[in-house]
Amino acid sequence: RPRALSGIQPTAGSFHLGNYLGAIRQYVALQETHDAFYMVVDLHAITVPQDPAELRANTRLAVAQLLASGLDPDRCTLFVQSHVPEHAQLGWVMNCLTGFGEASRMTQFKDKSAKQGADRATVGLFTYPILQVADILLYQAEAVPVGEDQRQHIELTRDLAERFNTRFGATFTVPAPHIVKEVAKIYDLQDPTSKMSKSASTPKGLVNLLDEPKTTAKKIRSAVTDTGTVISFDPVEKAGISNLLTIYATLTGRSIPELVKEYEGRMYGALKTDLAEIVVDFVTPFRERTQAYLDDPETLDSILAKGAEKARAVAAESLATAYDRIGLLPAK
Ligand code: AQP
Repeated sequence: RPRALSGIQPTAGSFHLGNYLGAIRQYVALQETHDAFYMVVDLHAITVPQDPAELRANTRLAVAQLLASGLDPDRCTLFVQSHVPEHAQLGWVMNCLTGFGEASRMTQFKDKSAKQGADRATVGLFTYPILQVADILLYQAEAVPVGEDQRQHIELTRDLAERFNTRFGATFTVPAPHIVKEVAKIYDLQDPTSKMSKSASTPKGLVNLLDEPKTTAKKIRSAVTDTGTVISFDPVEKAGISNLLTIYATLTGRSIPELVKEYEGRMYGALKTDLAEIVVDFVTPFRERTQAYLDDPETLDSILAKGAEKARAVAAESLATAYDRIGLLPAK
């Protein structure tokens, strides 16, 4: 089976609908076809300030949500990034292969550091895409399921894998992003030209999976749409309605043309009311499943211990090869 690898940050507590539709659904699908490794990337989380107790709790919460989404520890390897020290170790090697100018071109850093104020941004935030390179290469992953916002980082990973292989001999698999076009970018409900994000300017645009279902329903019903009346899929002229149609189609497994036909002659309000119900029907059991995993910390810990053991076996081998190829003297 080909390998797949992806990671998700534990920073916000609840995952949002963008994370779920853009990335996590693909994690679940790929566990059927790939030897899949998924991790909660706590080392990436500390690129911005974190409260220690909150970070620990949010890491558990992230694992519980991944399990509630359908990740099955018997079909994939689920672990926490800091449990596998090889990530930081290969991360350093990759830092030493990356040009400063090359790292400076990462648009996510530009966006995130601009939001924080350039002086407050850490060097860790600047080099986080390079740690991500190590995350992927350690597992010799072929497929990396992510949303569109991560495409540039996967390009960097490909460049560095090729650079390492050219300089030191074939060592790393060159990965490809696994981006499902239709859901690669879910948009903010209040500003449907920006991606839905945990750092949204207003919480009204962000659907957190663990919000009270009532709050979620209200957010969907008050989603910003255009002044027209015809329900059709047109991401440029009708960004808001198109985003709602995408969410509707993905959660129900129906096609957008079929939905457009069904809503012919009906008002935007009807679509929003129906979608609010669909999202509530999805998040209600999701919240319950997440809580059930949180209520059983022993099971959760044992899943993570097994995951880390399996991940380390693969990661240690890649790191040892890389250290050897670059000429580090082995410890006797
Ligand atoms: N709006 C989105 N549409 C589709 N996919 C998305 N992803 C995030 N937002 C969307 C994908 O979710 C995965 C995990 O993302 P992350 O852990 O890197 O979280 P993030 O990118 O920090 O999440 P946010 O909400 O986007 O946070 P900020 O505020 O940092 O901008 C990734 O595969 C990502 O592509």
